[in-house]
Amino acid sequence: MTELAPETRARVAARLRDQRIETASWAYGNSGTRFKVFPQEGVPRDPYEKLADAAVVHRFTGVAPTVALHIPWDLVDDYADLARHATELGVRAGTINANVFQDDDYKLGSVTNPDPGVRRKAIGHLLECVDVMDRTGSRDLKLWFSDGTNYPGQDDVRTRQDRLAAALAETYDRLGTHQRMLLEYKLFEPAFYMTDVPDWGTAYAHCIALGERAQVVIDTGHHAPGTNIEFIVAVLLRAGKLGGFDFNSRFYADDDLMVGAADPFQLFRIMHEIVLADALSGAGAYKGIAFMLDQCHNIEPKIQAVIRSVLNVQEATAKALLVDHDALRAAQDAGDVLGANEVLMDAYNTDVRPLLRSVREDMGLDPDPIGAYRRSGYLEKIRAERVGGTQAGWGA
Ligand code: LRH
Ligand code: MN
Repeated sequence: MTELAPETRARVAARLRDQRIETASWAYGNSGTRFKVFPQEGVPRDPYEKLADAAVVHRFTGVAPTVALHIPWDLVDDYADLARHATELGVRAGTINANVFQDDDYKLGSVTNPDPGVRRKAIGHLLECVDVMDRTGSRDLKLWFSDGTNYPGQDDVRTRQDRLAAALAETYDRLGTHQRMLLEYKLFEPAFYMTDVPDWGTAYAHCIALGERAQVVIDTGHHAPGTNIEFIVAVLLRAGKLGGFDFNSRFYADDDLMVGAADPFQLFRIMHEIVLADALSGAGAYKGIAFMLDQCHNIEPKIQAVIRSVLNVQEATAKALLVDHDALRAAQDAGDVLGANEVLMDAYNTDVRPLLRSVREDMGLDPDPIGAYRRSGYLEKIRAERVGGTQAGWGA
C-alpha cells in the first residue's frame, strides 16, 4: 500500500486516539490452570494495587482508562473510595463482573440450581453487584454463568432455562436506567455435557426477552474450534445486541492468552466488522460497545502482557480502519471474489506500526509503550515494595 493520503491518516489517527480498551483487574493477579498457579514477584495484594498496575498500562498506551472489577475478587469495604482511588490514578472503575462460580453451594448450578435456596443466594449476589455499580459509577454488569451439567439426564434443560430467565429478569429490573446487563456465553468448562448459556443464540434469546439494556458479550475464547466469530459480531451488530467483547486468544479452548497472539488475522476480521458498522466509538451507529480484555498471564510478566495486548488490538484496529470500503463494496457488488479479498488482505498486510508510533507521539506518549514501560523501572519498584501480604489471585 502506498503512502497514506493525509486525509486517510487524519481519519485513522483520530479513531485510534479515541479508541478505548478496558483492562481486567484479575489479569494483574496470579492465575494458572488446574495443574499449577505460578506466583510472580510484585503481584498486587489488593484491588488498590491492581488499579495502580492498570493505571500504568493507561499511562503508557493512553487508551486503557477503565478497569473491569470482579466481585468478590475485588472485594473492599468502601467501593466509592476504591473508585476515588482509581480517579486519582487517572483511571476509572469499569464493568462489574459477578461471580457465582466459586461457592461450594454452586456445585449443581447457581441461578439454575435445583435448590431454590441456592438460587436465592445467587440472585442475591447479582443484586449486590448492582449495589457495587451504584457506588463505583459503573455502567455495565457482566454476567457469566458456569452453570451446566456433566451427564445427560442430570437435570432438565428447559426448567433450568426458566430458572435462568427468572434470575436475569429480577436482576434486570434492579438496574438503573443508565446501567446495562452484559450476558456472556461459553461453550463448555467447567461443565462438560451442557452449559446453560453455551452460545450466542441462547444469550441473544435471553437478552431479547429482557429488554434493550440487556446485551450479549462475545468472549473470543468461548467458541467451538472453527467458529466464525466475526459472523456472530456482524449478526449481533445488525440486531443491536452486541454489548461488548472479552478479548483474548486461544489455540485450543478457553486458553485466555493475549488477544491477537494466537490468531491476529481473526482479531483483524472482527475489528473489520466493527469498523465497517461504524461501531468503534460510542459516537457511531452503535452506542457503547465495551472492548474489554479478559486474559490470564500464567507465565509471562503481567503488566507488559496487558500493554502488548492493548497494542495488538490497536494494530488490528488500525488495519481495519485502512480497508478501502468503497473499493471493497465495488468488488463485492461486481462479484469480484478475488478482488474483494485482495482489498481486505491489502489492509491486513499493511505494517501499521509506524502509523501507531506517530499517533502516540501526537498523544504526547512514547511511541514504544513496552520499551517505555521497561525503562520506567515500575516492575522493579513493585517487586521491591510488594513483599509480604497475600498475593491476589482467582482464589479457586
Ligand atoms: C469465564 C470468563 C468470564 C469471567 C472469567 C474471569 O471463562 O471468561 O468472563 O468472569 O472468565
Ligand atoms: Mn470472559
